[in-house]
Amino acid sequence: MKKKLGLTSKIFIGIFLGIIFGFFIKNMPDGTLKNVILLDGILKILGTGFISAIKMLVVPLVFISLVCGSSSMGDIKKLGRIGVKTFCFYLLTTALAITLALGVGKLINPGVGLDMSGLVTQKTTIGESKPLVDMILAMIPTNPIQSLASGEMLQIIVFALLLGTAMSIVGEKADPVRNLFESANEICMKMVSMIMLLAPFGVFALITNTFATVGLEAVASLLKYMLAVLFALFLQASIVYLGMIKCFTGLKLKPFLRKFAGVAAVTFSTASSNAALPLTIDSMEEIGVSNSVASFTLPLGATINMDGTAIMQGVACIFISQIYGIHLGVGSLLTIILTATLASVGTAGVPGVGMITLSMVLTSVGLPIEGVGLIMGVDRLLDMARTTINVMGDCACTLVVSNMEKELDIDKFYSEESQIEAV
Ligand code: DAS
Repeated sequence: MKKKLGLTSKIFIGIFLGIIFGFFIKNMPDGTLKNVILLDGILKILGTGFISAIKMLVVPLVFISLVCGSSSMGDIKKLGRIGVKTFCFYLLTTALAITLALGVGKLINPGVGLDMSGLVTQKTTIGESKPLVDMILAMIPTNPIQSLASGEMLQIIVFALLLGTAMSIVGEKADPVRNLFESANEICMKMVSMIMLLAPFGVFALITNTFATVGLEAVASLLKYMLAVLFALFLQASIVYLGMIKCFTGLKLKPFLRKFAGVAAVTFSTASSNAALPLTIDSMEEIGVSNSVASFTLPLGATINMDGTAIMQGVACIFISQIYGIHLGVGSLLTIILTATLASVGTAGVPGVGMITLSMVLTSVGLPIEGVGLIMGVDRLLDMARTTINVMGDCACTLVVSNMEKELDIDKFYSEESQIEAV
């Protein structure tokens, strides 16, 4: 019987066709067909429409699944244990990521021998990033309804955890509310599956638009910088994450990688951890992670754990310091590790935001913010790759923490069913 193409395969076909069609459009003469009908018409509706459709589910899904998860955790101590382990893993992998990035940057020296004097004076207006104290205070919602309406992820996480924990303490009297949230969670997950049917078309449009608009001349002059970031991202995935899964769980890597492939296709095409979150939660639960762990670690990771972004920021600091001829001593490198770790906590899971928090890292070691203008041209391509690593780090930590807490269904992890593509 002819095997039905799974969703992941269709998404990868969408990426492949998008790259080809993108280069085709790039070489089309400017005019109505290229700009109005394609880039600002059909492609925009398909691409932006797809991202909007999955983003529509992020807030309800994160809130409902986190309330379900924390209310069924059973005891507060367990929630605290999972929280501490999750935070430790997230901070550890981010610090490792930046250290790796600085090492690769020093090895490859992407800015040495490059003459970008014509660009160096380019003024760059970049958004301000919040001071750390404000970031911490901003986590406490003064109006939870407002937080839900405005999609303030950290505030939603704090409120959902408090609500779920209170339900867990109240016990049986909270059952009617708990049952309501549990059925709402099932409905949300079904909505995710329905919307993901559009993924191949949305991904095709997003990739086409990216490759039709990226400046190849920028790519050529920044090739060493791009290769340094991509190499560091590869090392983070292969050594840090897969090494961590192997060391802390002893599980085979193939089931995890096969399931993560579908998530990677969406993170790569949307360049948004938040947009991929519904599929990330669904996928990790399909390979046996319990809802109570996945619903806590993954929304938290999508909000504060950005190892790929930290890697870009580490390499960018080396690159910009070399272009401007500014020496970075050991003290500056340690400062970059600290500030890039904090910056990644403040990076929201949406496209391009890593460039905004990069300004905080550059400022911390006296590097000119104008340097951001040098790398802006290729950032969308790197954002696609680093977002994938951001989410892979969330999934790897989730797998390790759930296994430590005996919240991983090993039979489900190795079962063929869990590997079958989503319909
Ligand atoms: N695109 C962001 C994300 O969704 C990361 C970044 O901009 O660096 O993870």
